[in-house]
Parts: sequence; C-alpha cells; structure tokens
Amino acid sequence: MSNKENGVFPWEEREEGSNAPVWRFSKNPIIPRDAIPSSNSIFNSAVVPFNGGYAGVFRCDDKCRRMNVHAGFSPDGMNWKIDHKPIQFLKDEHTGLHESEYKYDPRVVWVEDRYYVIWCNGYHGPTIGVGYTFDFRTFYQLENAFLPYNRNGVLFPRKVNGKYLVLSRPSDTGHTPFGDIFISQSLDMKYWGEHRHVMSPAPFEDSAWQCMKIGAGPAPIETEEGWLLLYHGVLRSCNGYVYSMGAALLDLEEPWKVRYRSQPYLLSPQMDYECVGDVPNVVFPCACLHDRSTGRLAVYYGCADSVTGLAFSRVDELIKFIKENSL
Ligand code: BMA
Repeated sequence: MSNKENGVFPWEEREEGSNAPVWRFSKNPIIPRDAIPSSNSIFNSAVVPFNGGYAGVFRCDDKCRRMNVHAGFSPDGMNWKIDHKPIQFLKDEHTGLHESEYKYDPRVVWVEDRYYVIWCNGYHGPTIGVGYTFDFRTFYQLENAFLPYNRNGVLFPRKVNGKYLVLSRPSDTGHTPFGDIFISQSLDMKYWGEHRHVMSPAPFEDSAWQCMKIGAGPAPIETEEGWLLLYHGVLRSCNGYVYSMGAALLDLEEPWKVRYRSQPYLLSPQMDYECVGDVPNVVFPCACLHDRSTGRLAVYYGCADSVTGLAFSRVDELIKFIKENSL
C-alpha cells in the first residue's frame, strides 16, 4: 500500500507560441467511450498515484445507461486498464446501509492512511456517497455524508484544524439550474456539520461561463498560497448548458474564504470531443495529479459526458494567472 508519487508523471509541454494557463494533451481523448465491453461512455473520473503507477475510479455508464464506478490501473497515467465489472462496495451489515441506486462522478483522495472515494450516490435522489480502499481491489462503503439532494462532493487531502473537510453543492432531483459550493466539517467522516458557504455562481456580466451553477472538481491541492481548487462552472445558453473549468485559491486555515477566483475560464468545450457526445459542450474535471518536485499538474476531465481527456498546467503559473485575472 502506498501513495508515493513515484510513477512516470503524465506530461506534455504546451505548444510553442501558446501562453495558455492550461493546455490539452495532443492525443486526447485518453480513454475512449468503449474501453470496456459494457460501456456506453467513460468520463468524469478520478485517478491517484498508486504503487509506483496510478490507480483510479472511473465513471462507466453501461449500455442500459446505468451509471456505476469501476476501478482501473495504469503504469503511466495515460494508458488505462479498467475493470470490466463495477466496484462492489462492502458494507457493514448491521447498519442497514442501503444499496446505491446509481453511482457517478467519483473523486479519490489519499487522506492519512487510505484512499477515500466520494461520489454522487443515488439514494432517493442524488446525494454524497463515501467509501474507502487500501488497494483498489476491496472497497468499503460508509454512510452517506448528507441528505439528498446534493452533488459534487469533494474531500480535502488532510484534516484542517483537526477536522475532515468536504465540499459539496446542494441541488435538486434533476438537472439543477442553480448551485453554490459549501464546505462541511467532520471529526469522524460520518457526522458532518459546521456548514459554511464558500462560493456562489458569478454575475453574468462579469463571468458568464460560471453564472448559473458551480461545483468543486478535483480534491484541492495544498500550496503555500492556499488551497488550489479547480471547479466547473455552467452557463445556460440558448442551446443548453455549457460546462467550463475555472480555479480558485481558498484560505489554508479557513478554506471557506475565497482569496482569488478566475474570471476567465481555464478550459471550455472547444475541441470536437468536448463539443460532440452524449451531452454536448461539457468539460468536467474530477482529478488532478500534482508533481511536487516540478510543480506540474495533470488534470483528468470528462468530455461531453462520453470520453476522458487530459490537460496540463503548472501550479505557480496557474496561481499567478488566477491572481492576475481574479473576479
Ligand atoms: C451534471 C452531472 C455530470 C455531467 C453534467 C453534464 O449535472 O450530471 O455528471 O457531466 O451534468 O451533463
């Protein structure tokens, strides 16, 4: 068991002449929609360093369009072998913990001694499911963090002031046309409280790409200047929702305080594989690898609810960009 960042870091330099703060991998998408026999689509998925390579939890919608999560492994973060069968979470039989009606949009993060998985869990509507694994073979399910309706649960990689922290976005039963990011705190990963508001959508006149709803993306990355949070923002266009990616810098000690927040988007649906698919015009980040020795970032994001893409950035350049282009 290990969370050592000793794999080959997935990386490609930005194109010559470009000064974009975030740039796409030239060989995107890295995971096609049919990477396993049962899949209709594989997207909005999470990866982490594992055993000298990488492991992940992947959202695979099947050909009945049931949403579930599968484990996967990679030597280099780019070439993935995804289990054909969904993860079967073990539950404590005495608690009466329900079967999930569906699972989607997983995030994975190493906290203290294990990998926590957190996802949108179907329980009389969407809410925040929580589980953990040591080896990506056996998975354990814990109690849901919240009542329905809620989505985009994202766990911090360490306790802050002695408490686990989770971001979430309270929602409704459907394709929620609203949404703010909140933070909740827990001593035991079971009972969550001390809820604080973090961020609202931005005014249309200032930053329309994030004016309808927002939701946390990958687990926040700790930097000297604060928690770097990648998130998605949604614009309602005359042709439907458009999902783009931005970033914020949250206070290290009081992460409900937003220090800076990008006014322009960092990535928006512009390539064919982001604009065309089961749900057009979606980039949806759920994971970010950070190579501390070089400051490199590798962002995994769902494209058009169909395939998985990879994008790159550098932590210092990204922070500089957010500060210079803050709302
Ligand atoms: C959100 C979630 C995501 C999805 C996005 C675009 O509400 O359901 O899983 O990628 O919509 O369809």
